[in-house]
Amino acid sequence: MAATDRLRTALDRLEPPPRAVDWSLFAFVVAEAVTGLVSFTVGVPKGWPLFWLHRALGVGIVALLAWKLARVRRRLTDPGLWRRSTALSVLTLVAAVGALATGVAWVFGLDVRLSYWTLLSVHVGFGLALVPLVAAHASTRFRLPRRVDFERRRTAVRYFTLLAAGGATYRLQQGVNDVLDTAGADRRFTGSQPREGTGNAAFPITSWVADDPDPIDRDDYRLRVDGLVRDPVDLTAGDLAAGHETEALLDCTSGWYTVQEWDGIRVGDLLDAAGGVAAPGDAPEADSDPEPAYVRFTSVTGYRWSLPLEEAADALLATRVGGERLSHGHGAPARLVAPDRRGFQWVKWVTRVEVCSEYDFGQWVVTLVSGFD
Ligand SMILES: Nc1nc2c(c(=O)[nH]1)N[C@H]1C(S)=C(S)[C@@H](COP(=O)(O)O)O[C@H]1N2
Ligand SMILES: [Mo]
Repeated sequence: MAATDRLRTALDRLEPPPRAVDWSLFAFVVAEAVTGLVSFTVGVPKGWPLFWLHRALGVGIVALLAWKLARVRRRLTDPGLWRRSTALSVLTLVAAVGALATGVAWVFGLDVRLSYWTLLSVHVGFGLALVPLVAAHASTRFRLPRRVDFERRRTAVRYFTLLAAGGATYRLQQGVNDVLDTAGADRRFTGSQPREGTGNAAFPITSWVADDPDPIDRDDYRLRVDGLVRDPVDLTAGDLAAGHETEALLDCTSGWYTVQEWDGIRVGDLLDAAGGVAAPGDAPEADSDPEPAYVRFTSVTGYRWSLPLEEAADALLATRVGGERLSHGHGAPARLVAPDRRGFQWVKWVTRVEVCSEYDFGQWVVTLVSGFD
């Protein structure tokens, strides 16, 4: 009994004042959206703290939400207290619970598909919906944060404890997953689950909603290599079968990964086939020469991504996977294999490789809307 009393007291001490709970929920939700989205661009293990922060913040939201609901539950359960804004509050709660529940279910390896969407994609959907909902909800009962609600030392201790407890909870979950031997046990640091086997059939075909071209005829196919190269060329599918092999891990943000042997031409060799990268000073008007800095890979659909020149040279334009010719769905005749990059950057059906001087901001929009037109 004494132990539970002590836990109660500790929890009460941890509970921030009401206004601080509300503002913290808002801040935590925004932080979740930011860490979640940024994590989608991280493919190397040293980025793990970002994923842990996302998880710890999520557990923190559970605690904050529990405190909040304990305080306001009558406003929801007592029809006499319903106001116009109550509907919005309920909707916000639904999105929050949806995001948390799908996140937790994913962590425990639940792998249901809702038609096209994996559970992780549904999690992202709830999370993205939650941001405007929380903002709108906060504005219906707007109260400025007060200094007394965020007394410095106690606030720092509270947040530190919340996040540490969140991290510990996540660690505990790993143990539970291991003991129960769930599908959640062998997720990667990104949260993705493995797809075993080799070749085209071993892993799903994942394209953005509308990025769905007709199969490309191998004989008609040409790969244009241009931009800041000395001798722009058009190569055939046969030219790309250069027999360069590399093992690389494809990790899709919808929550799966696969390790495959990819076969094709090193992008560095591809650029050499186009006379090599044009050095500044090659052209007569040397003083205005742009410096080659990126290699841009563009799909027949318009979908595109760029890699810094040095990284690109070691990337692969693959025509084969696991010893088989690449299938149409996986990007035949040729797709980019960009080790350490997340799957969405592995452009499929590449028809143009272009050396550029500037960072391509447009790619962020194009990858999302490509195919809609
Ligand atoms: N042109 C094009 N390339 C694309 C995509 C796309 O929609 N269009 N999807 C990307 C995403 S999100 C992933 S995870 C990988 C998936 O590769 P796969 O379909 O061979 O599994 O391709 C990437 N390349
Ligand atoms: Mo993906």
